[in-house]
Amino acid sequence: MGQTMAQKIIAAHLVDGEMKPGAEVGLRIDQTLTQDATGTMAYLEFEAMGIPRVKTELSVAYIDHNTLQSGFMNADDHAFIRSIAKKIGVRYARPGCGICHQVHLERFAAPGKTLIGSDSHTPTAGGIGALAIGSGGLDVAVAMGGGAYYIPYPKALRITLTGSLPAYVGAKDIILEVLRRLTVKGGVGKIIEYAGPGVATLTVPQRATITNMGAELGATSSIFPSDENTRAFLKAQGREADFAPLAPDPDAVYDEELTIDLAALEPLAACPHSPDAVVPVRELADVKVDQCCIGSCTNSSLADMVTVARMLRGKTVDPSVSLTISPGSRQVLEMLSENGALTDILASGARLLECACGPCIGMGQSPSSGGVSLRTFNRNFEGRSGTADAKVYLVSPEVAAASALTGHITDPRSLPAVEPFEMPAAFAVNDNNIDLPATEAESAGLKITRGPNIKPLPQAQPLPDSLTLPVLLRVGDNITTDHIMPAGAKILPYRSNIPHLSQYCFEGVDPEFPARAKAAPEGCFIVGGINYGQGSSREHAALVPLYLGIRAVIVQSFARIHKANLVNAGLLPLEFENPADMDKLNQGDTITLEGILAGLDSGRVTLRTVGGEAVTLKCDLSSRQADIIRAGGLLNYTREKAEG
Ligand code: MIC
Ligand code: SF4
Repeated sequence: MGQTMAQKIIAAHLVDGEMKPGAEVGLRIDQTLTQDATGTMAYLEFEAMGIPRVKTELSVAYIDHNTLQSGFMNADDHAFIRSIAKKIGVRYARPGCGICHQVHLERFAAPGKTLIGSDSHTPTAGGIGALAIGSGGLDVAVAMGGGAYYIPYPKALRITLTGSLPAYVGAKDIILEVLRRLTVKGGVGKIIEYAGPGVATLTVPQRATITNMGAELGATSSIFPSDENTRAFLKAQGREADFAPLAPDPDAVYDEELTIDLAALEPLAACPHSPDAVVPVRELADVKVDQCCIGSCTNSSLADMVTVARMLRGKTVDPSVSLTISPGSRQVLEMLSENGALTDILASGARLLECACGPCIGMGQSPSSGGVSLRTFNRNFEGRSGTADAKVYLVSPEVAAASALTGHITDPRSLPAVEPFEMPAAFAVNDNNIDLPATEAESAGLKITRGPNIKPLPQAQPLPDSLTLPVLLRVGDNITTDHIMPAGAKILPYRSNIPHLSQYCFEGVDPEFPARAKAAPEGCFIVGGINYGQGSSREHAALVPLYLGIRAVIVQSFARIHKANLVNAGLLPLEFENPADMDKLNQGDTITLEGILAGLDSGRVTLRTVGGEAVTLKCDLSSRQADIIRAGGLLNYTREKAEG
């Protein structure tokens, strides 16, 4: 039987497990990336494993999230990451270099390679034909140490693209259309492969916009073939040697299929507060706009920025709109400056921000109260912008620029056409802000810089066979990691300080929860609905509940990365066998879990409700994961294995 693209890469990197549905496969990882908001923790974890140098082909530490530096915390974390990266063999992309996914695509990602990153949008590199997967920081630490990275063997979904995009319809509209059809849980357990004649009409950065937002579908990863466009992109980056062709076998078998006619697409928008609440932009024409933000790892390529500049040329942004522009990398910014597009952007009255995540993660530029913000980003979860009642719409750069000019949501097709962007034959390559690590010989004498913001990691308690504890929080469906552990300018600087972070756990859902949990010294449970933990890869959404004494999270279903992070932290993830049983539990109930230790292997645990009724819970773990829980988390498990 022929293989899909992902199956080929998995087969070439398989170190454990069998490639069959329901199994867990362990992969050799060629490349890793971290960003600063998850990286500090990942490097602390690497250090705790006691391995002196990374064993990957390439590992890069980017500084792109915490660049506000209001107070010493961010700068201390940067200094820690820089010093440890140098010592252990990791490249360090300094602040200002750009957003990790954009820079990695430009400078390092390569077809056929495996990449894991401590950020959920790592599949951006699928646009160049890499098998790129987002994970928790501890998984990245283990992979840096040469350990395998495990995923449930994914299903294959093929999306066939036909035709070509009309003017003013972009790659963002393709992925918004996929989200409209499949919803935020439509990709769970799947790798999405793009195929068909429409693929050749898309450049690598356009493909990367699409694979980036596969994260919003809950997909394990998304991948495009590696073809002549891929070769041209790599050549223009001075990296033609990294090219390798990648295509599925003609008789590859897919579990699911979908076809999208690019020519039939129109500009789309994801409405507040979910990336799958997608409607045509023309239906939103009356909506007044307060802010437009162009950038993020989804839409900050040179092509995106130049198209925007052409739309803004000679015009003025509507006085009621604040338009911000964050180029994805210094390469993009330098080229905008060289070709004059930057002048068009600035002359329009736009506000130029740093090449970083910025507003996407609430690091500044929070909208006004109840304000409408159009963003070319990938997530519009409630409150993520930093303004609890802001209304965030996700759109293409073309829609954002058109709306910034008119002051209300605007279908760009109502504006004059601009000259289409041509990919350059050569990008402005200059890696002088990506520091190389020390050699092995040099590294021995190097000291690691550690500021006062860096606090010890919480440790899991051994699990007893039964637990009688209160349900201190009961939440509904699609709870995001932004709900569990919010980000934003106020909280993000404390990513290496779990005790401080803990006071903000579930802040937007139930601000009293941390105090209740702290007042229950024996511990407690959280109960939730479908797709619990969707969104970010932040392991803080597991480490903080661990610190607060949560012993098990009992839900209808989990998002993949969050479930893995719970296991890695040593926290028990349980799912209702019959989802309707969730209605038998109320917040405040004291319930009992029975037969936990046997359940780790049998896959079933019994829950007794307050009234004594038995409810069956699934404990869906591989034998490796069961061992991790028994060991009290992945760190202990890895140490125990190393000690033999
Ligand atoms: C995000 O977009 O939510 C983030 C911030 O990039 C996260 C990582 C984090 O929480 O640090 C992600 O997507 O994984
Ligand atoms: Fe940064 Fe936003 Fe991309 Fe996350 S989604 S990596 S915060 S730009």
